[in-house]
Amino acid sequence: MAQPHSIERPLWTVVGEGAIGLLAAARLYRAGYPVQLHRRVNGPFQFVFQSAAVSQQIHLPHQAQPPYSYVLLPVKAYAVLDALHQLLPLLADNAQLVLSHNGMGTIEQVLPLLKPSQGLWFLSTSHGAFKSDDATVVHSGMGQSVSGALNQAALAQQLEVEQAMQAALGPFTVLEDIWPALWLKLAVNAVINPLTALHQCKNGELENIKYAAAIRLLIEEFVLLAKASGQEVSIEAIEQRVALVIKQTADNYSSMQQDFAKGRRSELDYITGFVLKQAEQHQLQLPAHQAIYQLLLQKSPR
Ligand code: KPL
Repeated sequence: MAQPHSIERPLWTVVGEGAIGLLAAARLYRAGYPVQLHRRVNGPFQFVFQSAAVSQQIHLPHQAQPPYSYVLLPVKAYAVLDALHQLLPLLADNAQLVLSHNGMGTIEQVLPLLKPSQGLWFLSTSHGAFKSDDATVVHSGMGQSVSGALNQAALAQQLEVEQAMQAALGPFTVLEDIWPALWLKLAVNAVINPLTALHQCKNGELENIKYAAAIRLLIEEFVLLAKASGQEVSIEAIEQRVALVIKQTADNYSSMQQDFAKGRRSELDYITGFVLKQAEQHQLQLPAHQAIYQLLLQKSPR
C-alpha cells in the first residue's frame, strides 16, 4: 500500500471537489504524491475513496498553499474561466495546468490568460466515478486517459505531468496531437448527451431502433463540421465509437441527462453549442444539432 507522503514527488493541487477530481486526488495520494484541494471554502477535508479493491480515508491539508506548481482543473467547462480567474494569482510562474472536462471551447479562453512560461494540458478520461455522498467518491468504472500539451511551456515539464497523471488517471498516454481525440469525444458527447437529456433515458436506451435515424443525422452533420474544421473523420468511425460507448455505458445515465433531471446547469453550450458556433464560422447549417439545442434550451433550468 502506498505511503501518504513523499518528499520527491511534487505537490499537486486539485481544483474543486467533483468526482473525477477526488478520484484523481485519492489515486495521487495513494501513489505517494502530496495533494491539496483548492476549494471555494477552506477547512478540514477528508473523504472516503472506494474502489473494487479498497476503501480508504483520505486526509488532505485544511488549506491549499500557493504558489501552485501542478494543478489539475477537472471542473465543468462552464466553470473553467471563473476557476481560472481565482487561480491566476496563485499559480507559480512555471505552473502546469491540466484541464479536463466534457465539451470544447475552453482552451481558446484559457491560453491567452497564461504566462508564456505556464504550461497548459488537456486530459480526456474515460474513468467512471461518482460521489455517493459529499464525502465519498466511488471509482465505478476503470478507464483510461489521454492528454496533450497545448503550448511550449507544457512540453518543458512533460515527464512530471506524465508521471503524475499516470498515477492519477492512468493508464495514461500523451498524444502528440490531442485534437483528434477531443473531436472524437465531442462527437460522442454531441450525440449521446443531448439525446439522453431530451428523452430522459439511460445511454443504453439509444440502442433502440427508434433513435437510429436521429443518431445517424447528428453524426452526418458532425462529420461535415469536423471536416470543415480540418479533422479527418469518417461517418463510420464515429458511428462505431458512438455505438461502442452506448454499449459500454448502457446502464449509465449521461452527465447531461443527470443535469437536466436535477435541474442543474448542463454542458450543452460547450457541446452542442460549441458545434453550432463552429458551424456558423464555417457557414454550415446543422439542422439536427440546431433542433435538439433549441428543444433542450426550452427545458433548461437557465
Ligand atoms: O461522457 C459521457 C457523459 O455522460 O458525459 C458519456 C461518454 C456520454 C457517458 O455517459
